[in-house]
Amino acid sequence: MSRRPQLLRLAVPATAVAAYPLWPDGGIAEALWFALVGVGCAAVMVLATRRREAPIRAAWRWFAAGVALNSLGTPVALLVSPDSYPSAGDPLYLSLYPALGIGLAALIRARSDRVDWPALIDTTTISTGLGLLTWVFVIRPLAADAELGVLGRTVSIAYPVGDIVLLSMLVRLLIGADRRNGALRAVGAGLGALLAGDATWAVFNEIGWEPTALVNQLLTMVFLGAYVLLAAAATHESVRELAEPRGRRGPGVTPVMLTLLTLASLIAPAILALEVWRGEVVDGIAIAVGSSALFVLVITRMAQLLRHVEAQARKLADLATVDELTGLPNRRGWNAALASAIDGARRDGRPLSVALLDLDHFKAFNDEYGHQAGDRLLRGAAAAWRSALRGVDAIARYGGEEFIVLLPDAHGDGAAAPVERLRTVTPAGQTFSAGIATWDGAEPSDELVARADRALYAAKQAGRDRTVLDAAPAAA
Ligand code: GH3
Ligand code: MG
Ligand code: MG
Repeated sequence: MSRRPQLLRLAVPATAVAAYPLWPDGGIAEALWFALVGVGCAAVMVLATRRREAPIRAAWRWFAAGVALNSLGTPVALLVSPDSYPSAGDPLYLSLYPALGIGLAALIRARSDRVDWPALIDTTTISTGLGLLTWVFVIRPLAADAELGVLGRTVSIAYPVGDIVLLSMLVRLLIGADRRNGALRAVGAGLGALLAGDATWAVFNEIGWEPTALVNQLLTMVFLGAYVLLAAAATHESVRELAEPRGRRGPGVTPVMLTLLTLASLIAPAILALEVWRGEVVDGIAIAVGSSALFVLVITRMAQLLRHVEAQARKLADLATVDELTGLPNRRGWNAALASAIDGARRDGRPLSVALLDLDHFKAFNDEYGHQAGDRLLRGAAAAWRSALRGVDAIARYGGEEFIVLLPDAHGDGAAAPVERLRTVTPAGQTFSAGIATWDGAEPSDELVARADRALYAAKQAGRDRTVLDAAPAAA
């Protein structure tokens, strides 16, 4: 879709929103205009997504229901109970929260195939900080307002609670999201506008300011703008991508998220400092509960990151000691095994032999059948040899088409026998030459391997396809 029809389509609702202040302030005509825009946006949401994937359809039907009901709040309040609080409009206003919440849940579910714990913990951390802020500045003062009555207080508190839940879900939706997606940006901006509008009301209440007619109208237009943005998201081409699973992110933290988490974590001490400065700590318990929750969340997140880093370190260590082609240990891995085998042989006074194997005329094999076939043969030989050896014997790829075998408790013919067994399982009739050396009870490991190498050379010299034992005296 090109940009022009998208902009043209936005012109109609934008004009409708801009025309809002033309109606007499506080009258039924203004309220009906508000409802008309709301129901119109809801209709657009349903129509624009009717052929979309099921989660998109479901999400925007819930958004549409919430927006339509919310927009009917003012005319219903004016017609049914103009002077009471709570009014008949409040259930309609409030229905926006569960409806948007269910819609957001449908999107979040569609986008993640299983629970994304790091995202959930980040979301919870941010909502805990903001929840504490809302508790201290909005909810507790409302709960203490004796003028309101129980119903009035309950209804008043339901708004900030709904805001916090919506904000959490919005954060969760946006974590790891593609910021270039137009529909997602519109949803974020729409919900952001709603929440900012509510927050502005809350601030006016906190400072005890009665907004002027103009400010009232501007704020109401913010809500209309939010409706339009949710409708615009529904009509945007990129809405389709919102139901696509996001795949799994690592538990890493982006700089933006780190900033948000830091700010959220600092809310508790900031409120405490403010109350101390004002001369009386009135929210001690709430601050204690909030900061404890934040500590636990931050530590859980740290533990996740630590586990992730440890797992990566283990993976790297494995990669450094395992040969990629055959899956056998590489020379580095084998050297560690040899060192500990020599230690064991010295301690127990038992023999230990090392066999070096080198495929015969392997260059010719490659030349004739190709390098890929050569690789397959190396893999096949490695697997066959590994399963033909005892569990205590270690085999490694020493380099190229050379392999090395560690034979504990074996010397002389006892070491040659398992090597001869390997000949019978080598695939494709391939032959190899082998040199065996037995540890003399004192020599360093590289000397032991050098003797095996000399024996291997002797085997090649003697015509290949054979095993040569180095003549050094075996240990007791
Ligand atoms: P010799 O009997 O004297 O050992 O003859 P050779 O051809 O096996 O010995 P040489 O050392 O001259 O050549 C070794 C060849 O092994 C060279 C290379 O083509 C092949 N080779 C080494 N590593 C690999 C590998 O990872 N994959 C494949 N396909 N071939 C390899
Ligand atoms: Mg070689
Ligand atoms: Mg060779």
